[in-house]
Amino acid sequence: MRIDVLTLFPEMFGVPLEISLLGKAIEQGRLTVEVTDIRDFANDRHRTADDAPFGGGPGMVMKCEPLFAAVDSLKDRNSLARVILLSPRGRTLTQAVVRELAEQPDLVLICGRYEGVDERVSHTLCTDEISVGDYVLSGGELPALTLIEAVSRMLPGVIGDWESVTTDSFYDGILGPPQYTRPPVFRDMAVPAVLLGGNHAAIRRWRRKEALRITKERRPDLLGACGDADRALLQEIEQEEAGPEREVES
Ligand code: 9WO
Repeated sequence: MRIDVLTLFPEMFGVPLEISLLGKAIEQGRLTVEVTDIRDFANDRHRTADDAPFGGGPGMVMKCEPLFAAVDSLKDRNSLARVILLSPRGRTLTQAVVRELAEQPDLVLICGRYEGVDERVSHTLCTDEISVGDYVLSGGELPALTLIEAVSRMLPGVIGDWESVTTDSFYDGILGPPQYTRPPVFRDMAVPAVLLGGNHAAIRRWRRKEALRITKERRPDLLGACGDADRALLQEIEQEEAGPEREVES
């Protein structure tokens, strides 16, 4: 997959694209990310990419011309089928959106700065607007990196151990189970005994049940599409929750 990023702060993409999973995906040629400085497409001597808003008001707005010219310049390398503006007005990035984007041969990501971009950019130049969440940032660069990392994980071969993807929280739509490593007892806190034994069927069942328990507790909205086996485990959890009260009553 190829991703072109348009930004006023190309330096923000250096280290995150060099290290860890993204660094490896790029090194292996499974992912190509090219970062373009929008300022290189400004047409004046001062390389101006922003201007005061029509109608007045505080702050600055990113100009059309450099962004349109920057996208045009990609047309021999990128299909321009998906030109995505990272924006708090966009649809929320979910794992379903991530999977859909990972099927594309290429993407263009546009990072806004200042008070936002000229509406003609979002309306005409972009095919999509995507938000990573409802909070105020200073620009679309960190959201773009978030999207790149999430999408690259879904590309074939990027994660060698596919099991670690399919057992991920969110792969099947629920949160992950609690995890432990050595030592078995730390400051009087013991690791659940089932994990220390070799009963792999019991371990699988315990993990699924605890994953359901934590999802029910923290993100009940994710429990919509559960199978029969999950429903049985959830019933057990509900009985455990009702149990102590009955003891008090009787
Ligand atoms: C405004 C806003 C309004 C309601 C709820 C959350 C909000 N966040 C912002 C905001 O971050 N505004 C800007 C900062 C103005 C344009 C440049 N900035 C920005 C944020 N560009 N892109 C983002 C962003 C935020 C979340 N997901 C994707 C992109």
